[in-house]
Amino acid sequence: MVEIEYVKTICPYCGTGCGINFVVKDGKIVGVEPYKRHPVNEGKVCPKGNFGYEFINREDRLTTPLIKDENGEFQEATWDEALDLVANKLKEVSDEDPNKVGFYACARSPNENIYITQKLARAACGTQNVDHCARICHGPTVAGLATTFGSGAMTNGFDSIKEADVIFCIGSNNMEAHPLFGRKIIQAQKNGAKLIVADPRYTPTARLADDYIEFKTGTDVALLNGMMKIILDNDLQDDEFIANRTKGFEEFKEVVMKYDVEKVSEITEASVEEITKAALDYGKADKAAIVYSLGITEHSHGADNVMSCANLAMLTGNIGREGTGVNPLRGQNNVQGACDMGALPSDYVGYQKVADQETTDLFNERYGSNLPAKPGLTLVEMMNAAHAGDLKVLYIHGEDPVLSDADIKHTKEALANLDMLIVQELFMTDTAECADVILPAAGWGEQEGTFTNGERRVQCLHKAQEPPEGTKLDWKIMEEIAVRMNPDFKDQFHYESAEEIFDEIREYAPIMAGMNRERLDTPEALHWPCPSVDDPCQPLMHKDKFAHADGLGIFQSIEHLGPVEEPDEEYPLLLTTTRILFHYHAAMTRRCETLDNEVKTGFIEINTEDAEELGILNNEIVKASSRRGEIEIPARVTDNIKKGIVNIPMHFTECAANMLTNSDSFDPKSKMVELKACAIKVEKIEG
Ligand SMILES: Nc1nc2c(c(=O)[nH]1)N[C@H]1C(S)=C(S)[C@@H](COP(=O)(O)OP(=O)(O)OC[C@H]3O[C@@H](n4cnc5c(=O)[nH]c(N)nc54)[C@H](O)[C@@H]3O)O[C@H]1N2
Ligand SMILES: Nc1nc2c(c(=O)[nH]1)N[C@H]1C(S)=C(S)[C@@H](COP(=O)(O)OP(=O)(O)OC[C@H]3O[C@@H](n4cnc5c(=O)[nH]c(N)nc54)[C@H](O)[C@@H]3O)O[C@H]1N2
Ligand code: SF4
Ligand SMILES: [Mo]
Repeated sequence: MVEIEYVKTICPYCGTGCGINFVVKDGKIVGVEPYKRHPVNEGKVCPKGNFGYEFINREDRLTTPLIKDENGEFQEATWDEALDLVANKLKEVSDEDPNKVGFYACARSPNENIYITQKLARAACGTQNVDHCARICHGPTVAGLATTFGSGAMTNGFDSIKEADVIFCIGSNNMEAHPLFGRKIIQAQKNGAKLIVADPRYTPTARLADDYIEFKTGTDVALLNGMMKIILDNDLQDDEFIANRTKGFEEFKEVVMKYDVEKVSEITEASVEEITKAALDYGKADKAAIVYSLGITEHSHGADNVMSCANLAMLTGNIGREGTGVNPLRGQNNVQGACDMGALPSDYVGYQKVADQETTDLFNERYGSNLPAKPGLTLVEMMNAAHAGDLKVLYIHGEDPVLSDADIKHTKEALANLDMLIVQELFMTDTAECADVILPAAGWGEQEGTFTNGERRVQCLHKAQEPPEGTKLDWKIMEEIAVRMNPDFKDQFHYESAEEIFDEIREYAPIMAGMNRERLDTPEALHWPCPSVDDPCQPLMHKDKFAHADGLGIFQSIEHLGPVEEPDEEYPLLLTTTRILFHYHAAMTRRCETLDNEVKTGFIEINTEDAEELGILNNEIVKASSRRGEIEIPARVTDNIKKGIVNIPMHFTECAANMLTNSDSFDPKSKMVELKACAIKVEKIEG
């Protein structure tokens, strides 16, 4: 008889955090089943949840450490050779100058691994240079909501959306990027909620909308200010909430009142009627919720966009109640966790601030380190420092910046300029190709640990099969490196299990102190803040007061600024870059046969009129170029994108969107680069 075992886990793709069961046969993962009791997905999954496990037992998993020789060829190495090489280099360079070493943490791997990455950076290498992909994802959310509300996370739980009267969804295509959250929006509509979607593309999410606002990429602040002026003109603001729970209103009002709807319509190219209707619907609702994602954040004014969303919610008192809130949909399965764990150059675990001397003194004592109370470099700054020759060693724990950072040429030049690039990975990614040393890691399904989803729900994962022979657990690799760097670390970096690491996290992060294993390993799990074991740890934040010391939310006065690079005669189209349902970045889903069969390569969406002007036909291979580079890519001619805007999904290395994007376009408030807007041209390929 064949024995089938079911092992509980959490989907390793988006931040929705659906519960699934591995189906295990003869000690190998052979399939998955949605977890029926799970409160997020209630027994349903999207195609990635269904078929996204297929990468696990691929033949091309990395299973031997690799070291590049002087001819640029990878040679197999023993673990001892690879770990010695890495530890010696980290020690040599960090002894000389810890600022010359940097770390990227993996927002796809469990909290426990990420915690050890930042500990290796801080305790063993003495550097605050540790960051991760949130910087170029929801970095502006963390910065913008911390400024306005005092905490950078989603304000409500996912289920809260079902109680909304109006849902204003701006720059989120959740039906493709967070489908099981999208399902909750559909449930809300069945309960009578009205859905407004604002997006330059008529997406699968927009198709569900009661009202759709088509508008120009990069003009969200103008749109939001315009809506807020209409709300004020119609006396729909919540005076009591403004008076009792906020500050900064008068200055904010002064700015907003400059945004007449006619002027806003000119900037955004949305119609006066659509803007007015959305403002009145949102303003009149008893419970209105904002849902947003990268359409808001991935701009050179991403934090401004986020703070404008926060302004709109505070203006109407739509915060601190079920059915309301500002709800950024976090991207990676564990990107919330990566921020929580302190894989940020400015924060220790649990958002304790590096810049605060007392906090840094405390962590220096805990970690046996001598760190300055000065934030380190962000992810984008580390890449730029490498490019300038100021960063010498970069340790990448599971990220693929060659494909995912803006301007691939710039990224490759930066990586080539390092003395040593260390990549800890499951697969030979575009980034791993550039490494000097590759450390093969165990992955999802092969270890215990926790992921934290976008609503701050910390959930347990379980091991379903042994990792491939030759790989090691991420945290063990880093533990061994620390001890090789300094044998005195044998106690500091000695854990028997992931659970033991989580105990240290709980001990050091007051927001997670109450998360004991018995409470955590249940279908509902626990949301932070969870300060004590008897705290109910409810998902709703800012109920009676905001997270600032004085409890008040702070209105921000924000003017509209367009993208850094606007279209001109030479590059007349504005490129945005997005996601599609069947692929998730690149490394894993492109190695899942079922998902790969759905969509084999990338494409550029171009409006029918623009295509006609250029003489471009549907499916024709065209050349797309920007000031940074060029690619050849099939055209998808469609009316589902605004005229003047083109779109490329970010997943495909053979026609990579980031060959064209601009790495030179910083958001000063969050260090985001403008991944959602740059000027390009599209041409027919002659001959
Ligand atoms: N299938 C799938 N799901 C994923 C991922 C994946 O790779 N594949 N990645 C995950 C990650 S890391 C993240 S962060 C999330 C991202 O989730 P989303 O942010 O929902 O995904 P995107 O498709 O990048 O962008 C959302 C929308 O923003 C719109 N947009 C572009 N420019 C603007 C603008 O200026 N203003 C506004 N308002 N909208 C604009 C785009 O047209 C697009 O429809 O998805 C997660 N889920
Ligand atoms: N143009 C453009 N660029 C973008 C975006 C965009 O919208 N447009 N979106 C941005 C966003 S939102 C994000 S989040 C980034 C994503 O950027 P990345 O973080 O670089 O993306 P991933 O491909 O998810 O990289 C994760 C890597 O970790 C590996 N991995 C998975 N699990 C484990 C594990 O347990 N251990 C180890 N060691 N490795 C593991 C995977 O094989 C994969 O190669 O891209 C950004 N880039
Ligand atoms: S919605 Fe997200 S978490 Fe849920 S199954 Fe799909 S990819 Fe996985
Ligand atoms: Mo992301």
